[in-house]
Amino acid sequence: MKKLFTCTAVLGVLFWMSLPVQAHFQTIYTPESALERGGAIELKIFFTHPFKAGHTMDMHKPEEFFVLRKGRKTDLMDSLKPITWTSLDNSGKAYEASYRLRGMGDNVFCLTPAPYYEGEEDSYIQQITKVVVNTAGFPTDWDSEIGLPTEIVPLDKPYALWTGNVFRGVVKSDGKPVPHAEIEVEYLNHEPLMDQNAFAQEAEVEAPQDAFVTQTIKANVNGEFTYALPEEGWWGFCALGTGPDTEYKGKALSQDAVIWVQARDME
Ligand SMILES: [Cu+2]
Repeated sequence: MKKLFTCTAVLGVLFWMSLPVQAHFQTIYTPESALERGGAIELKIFFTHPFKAGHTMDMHKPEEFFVLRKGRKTDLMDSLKPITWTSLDNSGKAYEASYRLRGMGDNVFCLTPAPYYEGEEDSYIQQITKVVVNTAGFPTDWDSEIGLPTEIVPLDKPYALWTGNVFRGVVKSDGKPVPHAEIEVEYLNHEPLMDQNAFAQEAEVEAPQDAFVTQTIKANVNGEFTYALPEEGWWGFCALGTGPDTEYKGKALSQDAVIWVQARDME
């Protein structure tokens, strides 16, 4: 009896401990953010736990998906196609899109997903997400403030980072910096397999302890943060609950701002 109780208690603690160690990340993935020239690219859009390639949550039809190029917005909602994304644990509803990059410059892809209902917390999460793809090294829009309800405005080109460089950003809500914003940082640790709509089984790196799976950092009083990228690949930054909307369908809403950046090794 006592043994059973202990076992249950241990399981309970393990379950409780397992909750905060991985963070949700809305992801817009494409293999290469710095291209030599234009042409068609493929984007995979899924809502997951990137470090562990863990539980992938069902996405519903996004509220908005567009690209900003040379200051002009192009609506891409019609290009979204439903897919199923497979994590190491499960499969979830996701989307893909293909887009033809034209000329030289920056393309800032922006997604406002539908709020996701998190049953465990009886609340909603909406992660407004950006990723920048550049062609030919010609800078145009990477540092633009898009005017999203909440966003991370980059201070460094998100596609021109060596491994070891710092990435800096400003967390904004309704155009104003968010002092001391809390930001989760996670590494896309399992390669997304474009033709299989699934994560690769093998991880790139191992975390010594849970605080390394999702790193939590803080912005300064001006809403600015700095992070040195220790490994080649894609890194997600998520400012938590920084958006102006705090309620959806009568329940609490966390409106978060996400940006993905790509680091490259010097070779
Ligand atoms: Cu989650």
